[in-house]
Amino acid sequence: MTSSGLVALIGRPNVGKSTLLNRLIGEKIAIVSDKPQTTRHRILGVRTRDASQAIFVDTPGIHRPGFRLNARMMEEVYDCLRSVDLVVQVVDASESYGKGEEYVLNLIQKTEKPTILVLNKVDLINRAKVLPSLEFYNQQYDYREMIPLSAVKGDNFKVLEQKIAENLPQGEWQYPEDYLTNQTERSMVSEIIREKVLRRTRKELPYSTAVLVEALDEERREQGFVRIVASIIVDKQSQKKIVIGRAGRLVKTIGTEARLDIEKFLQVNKVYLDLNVKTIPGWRDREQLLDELGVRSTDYIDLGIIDH
Ligand SMILES: Nc1nc2c(ncn2[C@@H]2O[C@H](COP(=O)(O)OP(=O)(O)OP(=O)(O)O)[C@@H](O)[C@H]2O)c(=O)[nH]1
Ligand SMILES: [Mg+2]
Repeated sequence: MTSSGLVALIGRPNVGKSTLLNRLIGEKIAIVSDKPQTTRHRILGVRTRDASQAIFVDTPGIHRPGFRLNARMMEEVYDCLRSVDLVVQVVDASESYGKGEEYVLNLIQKTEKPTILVLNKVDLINRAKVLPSLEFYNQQYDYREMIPLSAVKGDNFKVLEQKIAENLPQGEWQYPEDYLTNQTERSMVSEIIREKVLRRTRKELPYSTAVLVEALDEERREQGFVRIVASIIVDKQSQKKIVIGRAGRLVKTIGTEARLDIEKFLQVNKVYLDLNVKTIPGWRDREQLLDELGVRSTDYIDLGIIDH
């Protein structure tokens, strides 16, 4: 008998949801950075082992929506929570419990879905702190399992994998055995570039940046060569200057780092990356541009106030 189900990775920004997803899938399909709000839309990652197929949905970290962009990010989370069979709530063991975490917990309590709690980043804390944390969460919700682990070091990973498989409903697989993600090559390429921008910038820039792949020319792909034209979109002229850097140095570094990763990802010898920086004031509030950037919109489902 096979089992199959949708599993949502839910939690505050920066707790390690995408790191966890990559580890569960065994390939890097989601970008990761030390800046909160890295993930902007749902990503599917499929893991098929033995008789079970878990379809993971990596979601944007739950936060207060300011711009239209952020409202869309939160719609993705609510929509996802409604439709899944199992929730994996990820919390950061190194951060103390606060309003943000309380909000996530309220969402979970409201949806009443079967939920596994993952206490992530235990490599950053003293072991003595693990038990009190688990005891606290145990009082808040009737979790199926509570698992302390480190998504970067991999401790306790087997336990998580096994518990997820045990909690999937019986049923037919939805995807072929070797299917890994629903992301297109274009969106992966754009995400790889955005990851490098996030890594190389700070302050408001990570939140003011989007990447649009304008062309992915495959004419010479069989010879191992792909040409890509992409734009880094920022909100203000001053931000454009920062991304370009002195004598164009920063955008050059971002381009080189991205190109190397893209070559690996596309499995070609050489990528020619034509990278431009464009200022589009207010892009985060422009519906049409958000559509083009692939930040989906769904009917707004109000599961409660967002107030933290
Ligand atoms: N020390 C440590 N760092 C971790 C662990 N898991 C994730 N991180 C780091 O935490 C940061 C955030 O990781 P992400 O996977 O991008 O977090 P996320 O929850 O997807 O964040 P958003 O997409 O912004 O909601 C990165 O710098 C990761 O390397 C862990 O177990 N231990
Ligand atoms: Mg993420």
